[in-house]
Amino acid sequence: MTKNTKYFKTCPGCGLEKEIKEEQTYCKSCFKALHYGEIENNLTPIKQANILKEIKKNKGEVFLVTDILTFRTNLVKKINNYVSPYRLTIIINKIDVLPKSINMNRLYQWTKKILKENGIEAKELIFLSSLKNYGIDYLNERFLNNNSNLHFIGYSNVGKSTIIKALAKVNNIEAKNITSYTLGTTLGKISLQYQTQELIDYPGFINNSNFLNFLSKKEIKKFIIDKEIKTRNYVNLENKIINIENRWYFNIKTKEKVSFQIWINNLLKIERNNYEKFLLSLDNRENKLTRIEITFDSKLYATKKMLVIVGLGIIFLPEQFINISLFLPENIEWYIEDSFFQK
Ligand SMILES: Nc1nc2c(ncn2[C@@H]2O[C@H](COP(=O)(O)OP(=O)(O)OP(=O)(O)O)[C@@H](O)[C@H]2O)c(=O)[nH]1
Ligand SMILES: [Mg+2]
Repeated sequence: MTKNTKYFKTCPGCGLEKEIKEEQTYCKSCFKALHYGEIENNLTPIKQANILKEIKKNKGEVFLVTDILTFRTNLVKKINNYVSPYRLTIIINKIDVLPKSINMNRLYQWTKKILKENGIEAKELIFLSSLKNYGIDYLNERFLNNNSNLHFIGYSNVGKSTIIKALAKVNNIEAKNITSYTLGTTLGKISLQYQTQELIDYPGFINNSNFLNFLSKKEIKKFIIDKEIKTRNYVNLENKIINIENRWYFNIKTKEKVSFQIWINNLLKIERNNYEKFLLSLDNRENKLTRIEITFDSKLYATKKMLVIVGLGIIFLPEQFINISLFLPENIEWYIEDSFFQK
């Protein structure tokens, strides 16, 4: 051992090899995160390809954790190339953000359809809220008498570390892994001795087209949907642009006035600005925006549709022929999807 390596150890907060003083448990950045709620490092977590390779070699059970509002995008395409269905479970976390009126049976069918469309097969699909402890007892019991190691993988910020902490708590085990509202919190593999097996927390995969990637840490806190969403109703006005915190904008054109719903963080301000003026100001903006034109005819579909903007929120599309002009930072992922609500 050289002189300098003796202080390097794996930080139990983020899972990275870091220089840590002998008397301290966490690296500097995790210590700050724990005490001041700030994650300050901008380090890159282990690569997705390496995690998947490791998962493939391993024999344990794999839990692909996703989050309900960006379910389609948070699925790992071709996951069955790495994990066969009999050892794969899909977890859909953060269901507490959904309004209470949601029909869980329909939601289940909705998720199954999306899995099928993505060619993903798993032995089980579990809805969870690790923050509200919904489903944690079920998961914990499911792990009794199961000796295989339990690997939690998925995109960043879906709540993998929070789930592991909740499971540990049920068993009075101390889990030191850090959780945070920012992206890229867990950076290396963190194992925790659980009942008779290990719970393994992995760094989240990074989706570069998630809106949250474009924001400062302070802004992420503002935009992230972390509480039960209050649906906001709006009527479209052709000469007005809907402005959400000067970060993203849209305008909906229809033959007749229609109302539509938006799901975003409850505290975000929604303003209506003059559309013409907005268009004129586009070139002078500091944060450049991409204009996306979407034409949508609800008559072509048997189900209601929603427009998901990854990391930002959802617009439930009115049931009419509409034109939407969407102004987003470049390369943000968006898609139109069957709505959570029935026609
Ligand atoms: N509303 C809600 N928020 C949750 C839930 N689970 C986790 N979160 C929040 O989601 C954010 C991310 O949680 P983490 O557990 O750090 O996410 P992660 O998947 O481990 O993220 P990485 O380590 O970056 O891969 C935190 O702000 C959590 O409080 C949940 O069930 N409901
Ligand atoms: Mg984590």
